[in-house]
Amino acid sequence: VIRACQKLGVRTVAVYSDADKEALHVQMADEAFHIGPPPVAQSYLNMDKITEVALEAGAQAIHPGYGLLAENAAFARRCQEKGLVFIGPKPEPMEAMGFKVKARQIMQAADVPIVPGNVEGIQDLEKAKELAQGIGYPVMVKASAGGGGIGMQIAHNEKELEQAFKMCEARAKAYFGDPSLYLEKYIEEPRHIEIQVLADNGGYTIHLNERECSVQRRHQKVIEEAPSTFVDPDLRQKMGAAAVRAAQAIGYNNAGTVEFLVDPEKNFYFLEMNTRIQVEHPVTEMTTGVDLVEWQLRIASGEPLTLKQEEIGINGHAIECRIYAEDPDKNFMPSPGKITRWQVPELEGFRADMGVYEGYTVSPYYDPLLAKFITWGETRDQAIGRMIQALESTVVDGIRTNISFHIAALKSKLFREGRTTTNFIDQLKKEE
Ligand code: MV4
Repeated sequence: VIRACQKLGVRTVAVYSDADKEALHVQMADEAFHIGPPPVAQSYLNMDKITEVALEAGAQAIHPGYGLLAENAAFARRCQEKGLVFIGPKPEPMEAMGFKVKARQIMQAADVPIVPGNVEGIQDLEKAKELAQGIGYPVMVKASAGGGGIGMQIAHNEKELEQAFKMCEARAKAYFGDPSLYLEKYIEEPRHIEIQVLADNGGYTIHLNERECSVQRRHQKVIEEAPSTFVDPDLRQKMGAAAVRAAQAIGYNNAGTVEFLVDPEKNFYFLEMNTRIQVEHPVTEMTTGVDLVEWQLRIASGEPLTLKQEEIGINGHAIECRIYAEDPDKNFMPSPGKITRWQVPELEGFRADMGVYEGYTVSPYYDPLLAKFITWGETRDQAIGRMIQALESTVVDGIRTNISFHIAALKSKLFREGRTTTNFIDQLKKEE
């Protein structure tokens, strides 16, 4: 975000908690303000403090990044009230996508395929049993107010449905303060394929093709790529058009992503919309040549989107590996600590978006993402080859990282053949 601002001549103000005094974003910004102690409730989620600092610094706009307040409609509204531009969508489209059964209803009306199931929140087990009969087992029980895999469970029969219902109900109540649930047909061996969209404040909307993000661990993405080996031009056109309809149906503006599940027969189903820029956006930038964060800033400042759908092509192939401070020998437990050596090569077709440096101490407070390695190649094989070279010539001491996992994954027959379904990590273990 700071680099995109620098490119446009926009001055930047960072905010930081006690845990981030030495963080790279604090060093890179023109100014930095301390906003509180490490727990996010008292710092990065403190809306009053953040807007106060923004006004004090004379900022015109706030970029929320990709976590924390990025999809918080109340924060977007608060910014509006204070005369600050929230760099993201308006509060209304954010709210429309935040409530899953509501989103399913809107998508159905907009002719965007949804996973077969019901579109009303249910709170009654008998009603759920009746609906499951109609959908056909196995079914997925999900929280109406949920998302991202929290409070979600599979049921193969009525007995399992009873347990799943109770479990999901309790979780939904605890996490979202709303116990209502809905059912979906369980899609076997799905892929997670998402479409990037850009929309200006006048509602002009385009898509920038797909990203394949099926390689995940505990609902955390690990490897992403563009284009997907599974998507042919016909499917791309259909999914792209559906994503644009989805965005337009809710009056979306700025950058966003429409997530789909794709089954082995290439049927695709709307899952949810991420109303923010995502961690994996660089693979789209590398294959389309479009700077997405730059467009976020331009759109937020009121500029019309001047890109045309027919100008958006796919140049080559890009892969992103998320480098986490995790210990592969301890079930990928976070591995915080001081980085005593951090050597990342410079290579052709290799981009490293990093949040750390040699001598930096990774705190235990936040998500342990250290860096994103992105490679581009004329072909997928070239992008993979460059990534393996980048990973093998990187040296990190002092903490453990998941680099060895990435190397094994990229060298596997499964990955080489593009067989990257959501079961990839389990299948990789079997192959070894
Ligand atoms: C599903 C599914 C199968 N069938 N829904 C996981 C996160 C959340 N956004 C939705 N998820 C899933 N929903 C139906 N009807 C399988 C998953 C799923 C998954 C999806 C994408 C990427 C990785 C995943 C890992 C496990 C389960």
